[in-house]
Amino acid sequence: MNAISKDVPTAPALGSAGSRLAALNEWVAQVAALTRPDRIQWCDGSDAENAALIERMLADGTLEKLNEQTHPGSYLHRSHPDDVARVEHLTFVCTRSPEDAGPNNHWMAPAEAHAKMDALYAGCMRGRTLYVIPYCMGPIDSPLSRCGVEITDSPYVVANMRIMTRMGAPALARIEREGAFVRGLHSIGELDPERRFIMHFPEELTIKSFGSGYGGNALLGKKCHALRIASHQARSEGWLAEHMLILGIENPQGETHYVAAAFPSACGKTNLAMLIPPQGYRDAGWKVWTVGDDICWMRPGADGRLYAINPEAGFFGVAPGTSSKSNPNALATIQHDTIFTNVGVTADSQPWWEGLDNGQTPVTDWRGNPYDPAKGPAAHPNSRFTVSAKQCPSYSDKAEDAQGVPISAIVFGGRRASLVPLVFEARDWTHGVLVGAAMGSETTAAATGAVGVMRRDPMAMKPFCGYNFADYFSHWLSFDGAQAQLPKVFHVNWFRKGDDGKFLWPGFGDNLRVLEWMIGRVKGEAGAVETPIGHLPAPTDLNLDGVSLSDEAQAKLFGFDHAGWSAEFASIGGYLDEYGPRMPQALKDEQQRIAAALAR
Ligand code: GTP
Ligand code: SPV
Ligand code: MN
Repeated sequence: MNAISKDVPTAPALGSAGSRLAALNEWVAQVAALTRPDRIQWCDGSDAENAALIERMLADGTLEKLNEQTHPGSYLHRSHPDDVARVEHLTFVCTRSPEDAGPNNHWMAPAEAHAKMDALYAGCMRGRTLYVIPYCMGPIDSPLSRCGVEITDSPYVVANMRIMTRMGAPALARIEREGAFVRGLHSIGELDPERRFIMHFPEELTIKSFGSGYGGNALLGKKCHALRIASHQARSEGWLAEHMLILGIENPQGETHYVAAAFPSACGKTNLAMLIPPQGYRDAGWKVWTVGDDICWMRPGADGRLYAINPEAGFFGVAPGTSSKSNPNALATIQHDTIFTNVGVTADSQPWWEGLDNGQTPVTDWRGNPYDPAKGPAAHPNSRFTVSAKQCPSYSDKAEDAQGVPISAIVFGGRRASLVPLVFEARDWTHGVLVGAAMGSETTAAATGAVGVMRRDPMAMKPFCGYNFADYFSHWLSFDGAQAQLPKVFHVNWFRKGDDGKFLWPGFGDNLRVLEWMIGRVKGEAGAVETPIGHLPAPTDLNLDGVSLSDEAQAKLFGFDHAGWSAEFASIGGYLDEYGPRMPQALKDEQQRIAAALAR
C-alpha cells in the first residue's frame, strides 16, 4: 500500500460506503496505487473547474491564448510533433479469442495486454494530477445513452472531454443510478511513439491508452468508447454504433427527413452535417439541421424504424479546408470558446489554416516555428477544432431528444478518384449491407501512415469496429425482420476526379441536390436507372439548376463503367473471402448475384 491509496478522495458527495459508486471508488484507488499521482481531482464539469484548468495550462504552456477580440474564450494547443493523429498500428482489440477481434483488428491476449499496459502505467503519474472524468455519451436522460469514466493525467484531455461529452456531476449521478460504466485509463506517458498503445477490452468494458495526448487516442469517450467498445456492446444488445454523421433535411413543406452517413475519417462528415443549401434551395425554403458530425448510435423503435442519437456533445473537426465558402456553419461555430490543436497563428494571435481564405497570413506554424512555406503547411493536415455543438447555427433541437431521430436513409461513401459514380441506391437491405461492406477509400491524414492509398474501409469502420467484421456484417443483416421499416441505403462519391486530376463534382452545399434525390427515392417520387450495381439517377433525375458540368463530368458522375465494375466485384469477392467461413453466406450470395449480372 502507498500513501495515496489510503486517502484517495472518493467521489464527492455521492461516494458513501455501500453506494453504487463503490466499484468506481475502488477502481480509482487501484489506479492511483499503480500510477502514483501527486493529486487526485474528481471533475464536476463546472465553469470554475474549467477556468482553473485553463489557467494552469496557460501557465505551463500547454495552451496559448488566442485573440480575445476576434476569438473570445479560445486557445491553441500544440501537440508533440510525433503525436498528431490516431495510430492504427498501435491500436488493439483484446478479446479472449483472436477470431472475435477478426482480421480487421490488431489483437493481443487480454492478460498480455493488461500486463504490458500496467507496466507502462507503473508510477507514470508521479508529479502529476490524476483527473477522474465521469461522462455520458448521448443526452443525459436518453435510454440509448451510455456512461463512462476516463481517468487521465492530461488537463488538455479534461478540457476536450468537457466539450465533447456530457461530463461531470450529472453523468456521475447517472452512473450511481445504473451502476455500469465503461472504464478508460489514459496517461500521456512520455509521448514516446515507442511506448504508445491504445488497448480495448470489450468483454470487460475497459480501455487502456498510453503515450499519446491526441484526439481519438486520448479522448476515450470518442472512438475508443463510442465506437470500439460500443459496437461490441451494441451487437449483444441489438443496436448499432456507427462512424456516421446525422443530419435533418427540411423541405419547403416543413417535412424533415433524417439521414445518417458513414464516410471514412477526413472524407466529409462534418461538412455534410453542417451543409448550407445552395441559394436556389434556400430561397425555396430548404433547411439543413445538424444532429451529429462523427458518431451515430441507432436502434429499432416500436414502429420498426431505426432511431438515432449523436452520443457526442461537441465537434472535433478537421480545420484545414474550413472556410466561409466551404463550411460557413463550422466557421461561425468556432468563432468563440474553441480549442484549436496544431493550427498556425497570425501576428495578432488568430488561428490560421490552409484553405481558411480570410485574407490573413500566418507567422507561426503548427510546431510553433516561424512559418516558412518551403517547410510545409502552417497548419498540420490533421489539425482540429474542439467546440460545443450548441454553438453551431444549424444545431438541431432534436439532437437533445432522448428518443433520437428516425432515419430515412443511410449513406455510405468514400474518396474514389475513379470508377464510382456520384450516387447510387442499393436494391434492398442485403444489397445495402454489401455496399457498406465493400466500401473503399483513399487514406487521409486523420491516421498516421501513407495518404492517398486505396483500401477497403467497410462502413467507414475499419479503424473502429470492436469485433470481427464478418460478425459485424451478420449483425447488420439481422436488422432485416418482418416488423422492420428500414432506411433506404445509398452510396455517394464526392471525390471523383477528371483527367486533369480535379474534382468533377462541386460538392459541399451542392451535395443537397443528391440528398434531395435520395429523399425523392424514399418517397417513391424520384426516377432512376437500374444497373447491376444498383439504381443510378439520370442527370435529369437530379435538380442541377445553376450547376454547370462538363461532358466528361456528366459521363463520369452519372455513368456506369461495366468493365471497371466487373473488376471491382472480383476484388470485393476476394475481400469477403479474407474473412473465411464466418462471412455471412447472404453477403457472399449477394456479391455473386451482382458479379453474375455484370458478367452477362
Ligand atoms: P473526421 O473528423 O476525421 O471523421 O472527418 P470528416 O469525415 O468529418 O471530414 P470533414 O468534413 O472534416 O472533411 C475533410 C476534408 O474533406 C476537408 O478538407 C473538406 O474540405 C473535404 N470535403 C468535405 N466535403 C467535401 C465535398 O463535398 N467535396 C470535396 N471536394 N471535398 C470535401
Ligand atoms: C477520425 O479520425 O475519424 C476523427 C478524429 O474523427 S479522431 O478523434 O482522432 O479519431
Ligand atoms: Mn471521425
